[in-house]
Amino acid sequence: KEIFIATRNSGKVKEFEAFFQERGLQVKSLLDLPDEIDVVEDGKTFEDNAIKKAETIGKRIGMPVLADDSGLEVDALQGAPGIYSARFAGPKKDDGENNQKLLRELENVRDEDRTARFVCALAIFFPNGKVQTVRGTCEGKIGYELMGAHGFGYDPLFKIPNSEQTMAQLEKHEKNKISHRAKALLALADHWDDWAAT
Ligand code: ITT
Repeated sequence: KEIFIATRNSGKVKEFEAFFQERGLQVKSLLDLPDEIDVVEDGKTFEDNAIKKAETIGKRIGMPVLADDSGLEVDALQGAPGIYSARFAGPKKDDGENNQKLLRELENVRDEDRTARFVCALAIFFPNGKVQTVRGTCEGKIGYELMGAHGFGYDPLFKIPNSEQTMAQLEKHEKNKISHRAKALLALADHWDDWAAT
C-alpha cells in the first residue's frame, strides 16, 4: 500500500517515510513524478496552503494525498517568517541563506526573547473530495550559531527547551518523537479511521 505526499521537500519526505514505513505504507511524493505540477502557495494560513497542495495533486492522481505546509514562527519577529519560511531570504534562496537572514534579524535580541515555534499543518485529500486538516507545534528558541547536521531547514538554529541541543543535533528517530510534524502525524493517525470511512 502507498501514500502520496504532495511535497518536493526531501527533508519532509524522509520524515514521512520513517513514520509510514513503520505502519506498512510506502511513501511516494512529487519527487517521484516526472512532470512539473506547480501549486501556488498564496493562502493566508498554513492550513490554507496545505489544503491547496493536497487538493491540486489529489484531483490529478485520484488517490488519497497528504500535504504538509510548515514553518517557523519567531516571537521577536511578530511570527515571521511563518508561512513564508521556505522563501524568507528570497524566492531562489536555500536553507543556509534563510538561516543567515534569521541570525541577522535577531542580532540584537537577547536569549530570553528568542522564543519560537515550528508549526506543521497537514491536509489529507480523499478521492471523494473531502479534505481534513490537523496541526502540530513544537516550542523552542533560536540559537546564536548553527549546530548539527541532521534534519533540514531551520533545524540547526532551533534549540530544544531544557536542552543545549538543536533539532539538527538529534538523530532522525529522536526528532520524530518531538517535532511539530510528528505531533501532527499522531493527530492524523487518531482521526484516520473516521475520516477514511466517510
Ligand atoms: P513543499 O511545499 O514542496 O512541501 P517547501 O519546502 O516549499 O516544500 P513549505 O512551503 O511548507 O515547504 O515551507 C516549509 C519551510 O519551513 C521549509 O522550507 C523549512 O525552511 C521550514 N521548516 C518546516 N519544517 C521544518 C523542520 O522540521 N525543520 C526545519 N525547518 C522546517
